[in-house]
Amino acid sequence: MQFPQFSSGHQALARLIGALLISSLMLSQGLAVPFYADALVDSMFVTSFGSGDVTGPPDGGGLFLGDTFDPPVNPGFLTVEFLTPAGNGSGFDFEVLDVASSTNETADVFVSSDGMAFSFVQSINAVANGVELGGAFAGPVRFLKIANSSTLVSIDIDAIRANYVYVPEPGSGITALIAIVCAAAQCCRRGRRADGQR
Ligand SMILES: [Ca+2]
Ligand SMILES: [Ca+2]
Ligand SMILES: [Ca+2]
Repeated sequence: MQFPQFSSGHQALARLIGALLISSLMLSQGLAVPFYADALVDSMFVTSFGSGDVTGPPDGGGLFLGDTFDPPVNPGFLTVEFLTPAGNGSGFDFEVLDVASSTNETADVFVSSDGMAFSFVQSINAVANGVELGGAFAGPVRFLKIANSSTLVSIDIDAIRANYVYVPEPGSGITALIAIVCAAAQCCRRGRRADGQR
């Protein structure tokens, strides 16, 4: 039995297509790479504790969402930015990390791609602190806003973690794959013509 002979160019192309297919499959399943908010871009009626820092990994310090110790005179809010857009994956997509957590520290979570138009995602508390994007917001999340929804106690925010890097919707991935395969087929045809094959 005779196997078709492939030139080294074709082999390199096959390896490239293989790598792209594997990357595409990984992306379609969501890229689970936990990362933390990069910048605090807005806030009102918040009070610093410890480091006063709500960006980066938890350090035991941050901002509580009230202008006074409990109960807050004015419930506050803060907005953080993720330089890497976050998205939806399997299970919770964000976690709001609090210090000295109790279920009566409640907050509403909103997300945005541009920092101007925010969509409400869900209410959380300091213990049930996972945020699920599925069904609520499909775009890339660059901004996340947390607003105190309690008039009695203020949630003490230490850090905000994103669990998944945003992946464009499956349709665009498949479109990209089809484009890659078409380009590869065209390249092979050109290669055969150059070799004098039909
Ligand atoms: Ca999810
Ligand atoms: Ca707390
Ligand atoms: Ca912190």
